[in-house]
Amino acid sequence: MPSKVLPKELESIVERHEKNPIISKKDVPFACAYIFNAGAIKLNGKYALLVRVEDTKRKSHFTLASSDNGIDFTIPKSYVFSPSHKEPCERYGVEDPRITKIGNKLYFPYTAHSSQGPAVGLAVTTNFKKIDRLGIILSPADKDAVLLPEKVDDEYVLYHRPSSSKSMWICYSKDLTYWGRNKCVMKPVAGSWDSEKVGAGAVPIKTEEGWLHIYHGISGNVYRLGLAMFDLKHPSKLIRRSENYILAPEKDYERVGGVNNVVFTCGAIVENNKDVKIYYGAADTCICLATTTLDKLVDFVKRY
Ligand code: M1P
Repeated sequence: MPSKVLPKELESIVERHEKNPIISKKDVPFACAYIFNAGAIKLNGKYALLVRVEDTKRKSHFTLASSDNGIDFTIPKSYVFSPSHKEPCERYGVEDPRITKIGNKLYFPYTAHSSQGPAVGLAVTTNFKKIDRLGIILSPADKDAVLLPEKVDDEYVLYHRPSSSKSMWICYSKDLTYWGRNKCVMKPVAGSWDSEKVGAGAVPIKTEEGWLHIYHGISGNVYRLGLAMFDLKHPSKLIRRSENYILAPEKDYERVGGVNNVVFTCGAIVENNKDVKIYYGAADTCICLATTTLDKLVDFVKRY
């Protein structure tokens, strides 16, 4: 029997913003190579992106881009977070932060790079003026970590990807320092858009149907975004995932750059009216915005 077609209007359930790329190297008031992959948060009506900036030594740092409308961002003249000289795991840089608000604290797991390979570091702040490191919480090789915005059964929950597995895993902690009960929760699908590797994207969004993940999948060296839903009470339980991707590299700024053919997200913002802003790195070179609604995303993951 022939396969079900994807209706034409769903080819673009996310819309690229007309100002894309919304942030590129020309917007940075100091020398850099690329600016991409940003954690996102909205605080007191203002948008903040914790942005990965690769310097001209090929080392990544974070700076804090801020905006009143979520589209036009200002970038300060300095980094807010750089590789620590005291932390050997960060010698080659810090990458891909994902900001989760729990209570009044902002936590961001990030990839720490060194000759040992990628590891997961965790930092905490309330306002990005003072940032404290909680240490390297997952040893190499591991990355793509994102913290759930709520504790489940009094435990923090972290999704991540051990590099040897190419799949998404989950682990739990009572104190944010010691993590355990690791379990593989989502694998690549042979023959699909996410056939080689899958990894966390934006911070999971709480919906009535479950935790909605906008995740990245790789096939043939092309990075695309798709959707998955995990059980609210049992966040290791995958309820459904989209067979179709929601965003793939099509525009020149997504197809050609530091790494070709990449759309990669570390953060999305859900507005009070349920509009969703997805911030994504394009071709590891610049930052773009795609918009949609929560209803559309939930409907898509259920049906396609
Ligand atoms: O170059 C594309 C992406 O590659 C890595 O992602 P992953 O480990 O999932 O393959 C990351 O380094 C990411 O920063 C980068 O955008």
